Amino acid sequence: MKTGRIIRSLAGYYDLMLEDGTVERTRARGQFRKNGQKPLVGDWADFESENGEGLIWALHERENSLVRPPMANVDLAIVVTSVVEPAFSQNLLDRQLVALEAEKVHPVLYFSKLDLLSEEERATFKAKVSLYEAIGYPVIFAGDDLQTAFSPLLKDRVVVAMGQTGAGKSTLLNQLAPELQLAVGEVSQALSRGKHTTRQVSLIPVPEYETLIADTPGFSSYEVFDFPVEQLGDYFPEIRQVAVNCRFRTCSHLNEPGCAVKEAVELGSISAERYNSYELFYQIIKGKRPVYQKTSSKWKQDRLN
Ligand SMILES: Nc1nc2c(ncn2[C@@H]2O[C@H](COP(=O)(O)OP(=O)(O)O)[C@@H](O)[C@H]2O)c(=O)[nH]1
Ligand SMILES: [Mg+2]
Ligand SMILES: [Zn+2]
Repeated sequence: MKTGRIIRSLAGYYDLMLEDGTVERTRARGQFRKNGQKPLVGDWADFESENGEGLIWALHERENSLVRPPMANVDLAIVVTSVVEPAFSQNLLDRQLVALEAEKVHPVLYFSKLDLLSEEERATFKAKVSLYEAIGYPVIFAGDDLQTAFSPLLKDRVVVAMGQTGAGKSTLLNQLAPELQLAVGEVSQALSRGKHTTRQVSLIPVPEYETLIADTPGFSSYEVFDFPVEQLGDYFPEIRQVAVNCRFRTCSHLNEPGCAVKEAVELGSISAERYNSYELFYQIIKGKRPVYQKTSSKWKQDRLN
């Protein structure tokens, strides 16, 4: 029996990468379909191979798994967010961060297309998103020295780039590792291709960072959160930190007396925008609000993959 990591899945075949870097093509044993287990890119698998015919026998327990992109055992996610075209949506950014926190994947925030802003707008934008650095997330901007900023974060990690179609994921990865030669699309083309865009993901070894990186096609803002609403506060690090001081241990931070979170929002130590995202997601999880009510036309556009 050999062990490898699934780096690609294609029409029922799985390409597994072994410790020594060699890749073997396998199929999954019929058993998997029967018990509803589906191997994911990123999974560690035990397999046997004979005459070039490989068969996966078992999957190792996962550290985490993401629904979109469908991947397991991700260490780090680069959340790529464009400041214009597609327009900046703090809500969409927070959604992705919550989804990552829920699976214990470390996020890095990368903001693209700052060159399309005036110097003044750029300064305003950077000030606006500095709150994410205060929360503890690494924040990197287009125009920074990308190699220097990214290499310590990427080393030895399984990394996924996520974000809206057209945000600049492939462009960023090409800048980090030009040999990837990922296709870069016009935003309008990507929009019109809409949901026909493939959802395939594959992990590509990038030796200069000693990492495996996956480019992904897009992120849908229709995604539902699949955890109980009581956990939501845990996935906002700044809320999690302050919530221990709420009067009630079960505080929802919406309207209970003695809520340390609301107090922090009033004092400005928790950002009002982040708290808005918390409130909105709370209502969504409770099912009180359709997922795309708030800015429906923009959110519809967000559904690009
Ligand atoms: N001006 C500018 N354009 C960018 C930047 N990053 C990406 N783009 C453009 O945005 C479009 C979409 O980029 P792409 O990398 O394909 O986005 P993806 O769908 O997230 O992979 C392409 O036309 C890129 O050239 C940036 O920092 N500045
Ligand atoms: Mg792309
Ligand atoms: Zn509270």
